[in-house]
Amino acid sequence: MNEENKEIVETEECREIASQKKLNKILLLAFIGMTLIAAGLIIALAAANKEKNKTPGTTPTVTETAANATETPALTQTATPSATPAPTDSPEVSPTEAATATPTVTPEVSPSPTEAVTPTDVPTPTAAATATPTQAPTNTPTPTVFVKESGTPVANHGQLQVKGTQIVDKNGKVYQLKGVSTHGLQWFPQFVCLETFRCIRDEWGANAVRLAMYTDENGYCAGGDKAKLKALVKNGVNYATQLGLYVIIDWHILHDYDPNQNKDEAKKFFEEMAKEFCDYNNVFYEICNEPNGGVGWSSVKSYAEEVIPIIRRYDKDAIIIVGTPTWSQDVDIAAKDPIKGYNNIMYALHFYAGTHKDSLRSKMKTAIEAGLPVFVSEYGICDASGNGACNEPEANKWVAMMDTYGVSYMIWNLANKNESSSLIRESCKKLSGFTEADLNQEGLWLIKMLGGKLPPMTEKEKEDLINKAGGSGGGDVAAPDPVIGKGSGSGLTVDFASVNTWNETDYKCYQFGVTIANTKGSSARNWKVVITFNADVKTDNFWCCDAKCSGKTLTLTPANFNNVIGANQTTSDIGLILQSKSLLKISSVTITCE
Ligand code: IDC
Repeated sequence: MNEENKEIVETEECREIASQKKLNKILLLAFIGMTLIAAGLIIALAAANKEKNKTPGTTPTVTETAANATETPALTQTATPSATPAPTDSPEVSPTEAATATPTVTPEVSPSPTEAVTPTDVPTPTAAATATPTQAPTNTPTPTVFVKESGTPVANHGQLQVKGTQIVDKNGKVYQLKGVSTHGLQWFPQFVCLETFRCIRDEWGANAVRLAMYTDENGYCAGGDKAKLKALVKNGVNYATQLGLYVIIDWHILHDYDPNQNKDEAKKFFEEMAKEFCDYNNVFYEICNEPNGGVGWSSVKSYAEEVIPIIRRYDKDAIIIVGTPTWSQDVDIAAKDPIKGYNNIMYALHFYAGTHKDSLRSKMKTAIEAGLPVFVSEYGICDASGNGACNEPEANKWVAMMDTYGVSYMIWNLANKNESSSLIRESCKKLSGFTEADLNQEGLWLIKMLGGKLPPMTEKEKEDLINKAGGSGGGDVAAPDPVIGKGSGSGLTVDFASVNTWNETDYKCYQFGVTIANTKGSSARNWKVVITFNADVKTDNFWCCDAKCSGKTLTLTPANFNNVIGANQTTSDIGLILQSKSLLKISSVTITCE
């Protein structure tokens, strides 16, 4: 290579080096620029977030840290009291997606605590403890193994309202509540806690809870501890709110038949509730669980027309659910004469799939097609006694129909009582983290239906389950044979026959239907049926009568609405469930009246 050529090559090399340097400089500048933009974005986001969570003049009272399972990072949940629920602006999840999605992986984004609605006056743990002495500390971190929806239900769907016959969310999209009702708060207060509610949201896939406050049976209007019951309701609402769940305050009339019986108490109660929760965007008021005992729609309607304006005085937009006669089955009757002058009113229909089938479904269809907004605020998949065999095929027919019409539904019941409608087995004493081994048939059906996902069973639980095969139903032992008894006296006849029998772990259950016919030409008053058995019996549940057991003797007397049986009339709504350690035989049946 001559000198000249060498020079040319060197110059080219210099140029190359120079352009390489230039490129490096540009890349460096670009990198610095991008870093600055990213930093700016982070600062802006943080500022926006801070702005969103700002609640003037308040300090957080409850700080909760839930250590998530390995798949998800730890979640820190801070509830900030505020007068107004925080605005919700999370990504939309349509009801259909929510209903059909069966996620197998945990979404990367856990429900964002900052998006959860911030309650007013969050009860301090002490208040919760006084209200429910048996309950475990509510701030215990609970591992979450599965999160169904990214963002909480309330964060995603906001204030709901009634449009036509359906509920629509803040974006005007049809939305269904699919949730769980507590059992009577006076009997099972322990399940009103953050831990359980979080589990039913994240593991079971529910978006709502219903707080069943009985008025009778040692409940709010029958000797129950009013302050404690009210505290349970308020705590329940606040726990649901912290978790972004919808919540129904249920004035649970049942054996007190007619809501007008305790109308004044109801008005006072709902006034207090509406005052306290008027700014929440997730609260529903259910003003009378199940009118029954012959009370007609006009009485229920007039009760509703006194209670609704009291709620509306404070809470202008919450959805109010009105019970209908015949244990909230007569929606077709209400549809002919709905309550006028208010928005956001819905009507309750309750079913138990073991008992209520096509004919009640067709009432629902009639009512909805006539324009009535129907809400299934209680249902079970067993029979109407809350016990007996589960009927999954019928339950599935109900679900299909409710989904078709966009009807919301809340299952009975969140408790571990020894009955088929309790979702949790009696032997299970947990408050969360329920596995397959902990749930009854209805519970397992629910999780499948909602697309939830339970934590895996331990080896021990698996073994126990295999040993128990058949579960609380009593394993391979055949159900007891049916028993039938007949009696007559004072111009009356009584048919007393088992309609269902099954085994529990330590005893047998017999469900009876009772028909009394007055065969004389004048009315019969204060009838009394006495049945004696071969062995001791105990009542488990009864309806449309009063039932008392003493040793081998069962005595049935009327409820206040059927103590008179007209001339040549028959009454057949009466029923009961008896427990006995032995296989029962009937020794005698007598009936008398005044
Ligand atoms: C039942 C409970 C049962 C309890 C009884 C008390 O399951 O444990 O002893 O109430 O009265 C309803 C009622 C609901 C009933 C349920 C099952 O709203 O309170 O719960 N049921 O009988 N309507 C139809 C069925």
